[in-house]
Amino acid sequence: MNKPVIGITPAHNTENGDVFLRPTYLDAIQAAGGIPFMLPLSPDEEDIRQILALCSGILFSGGPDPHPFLWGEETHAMCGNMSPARDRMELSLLRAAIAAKKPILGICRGEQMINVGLGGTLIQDISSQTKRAFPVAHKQVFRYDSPCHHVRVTEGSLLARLTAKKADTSTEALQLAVNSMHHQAACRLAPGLMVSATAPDGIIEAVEMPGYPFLLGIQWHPEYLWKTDPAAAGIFQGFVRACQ
Ligand SMILES: [Mn+2]
Repeated sequence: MNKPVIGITPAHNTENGDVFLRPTYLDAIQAAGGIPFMLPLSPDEEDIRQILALCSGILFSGGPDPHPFLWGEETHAMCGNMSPARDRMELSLLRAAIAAKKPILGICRGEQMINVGLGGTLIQDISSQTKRAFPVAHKQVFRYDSPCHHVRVTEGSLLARLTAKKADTSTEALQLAVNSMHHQAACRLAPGLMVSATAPDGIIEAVEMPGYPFLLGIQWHPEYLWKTDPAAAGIFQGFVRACQ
């Protein structure tokens, strides 16, 4: 059987124009049984149609902050760098991929772009825009292959099915230890999406689209965890399986 080909949206260095991809994404897709490749930064609409015909699924990768104008907000003083080219490309690709019913996985910025692209909003800076009794570190300062906080996974969700350690879903099985390197998060959820995981401070950590073949966005980075964490590996395996 042919392996599914997975297109991954590229990182973009807005200082020097470099278009690149961290090998962690490529390795994780490959280990899960797919063939990963990096998509171009600025395809036109017709190119996107052809790219989608070649891809069994699309992975929206991590990166800089989406432009707040996309959901009608002013730029907050703590909003970070952005890439208008990536915003444009990923929004077009998301629309086309959903129209074509392709499996979609979003990681970090990818999760946020799914929410924004479908009509949701973001918290531009968690630390300055939320009041939390215990400020969980969403920007961990230690290595990304160590988890940093827990998330509670919504029972009966796609994410729960992918990450459950055992067949019987005890409360324990619905708690995951994840890494965290974001300062933004989904705020108002887009129509059609549901929350599939939250952090102990209430921050949305994963979203999915019930009824869609496979659309999952996660705020953490399983591409740094899959070698040692079966739940992280399960996310990539489930995505690649959905792309078969
Ligand atoms: Mn987090």
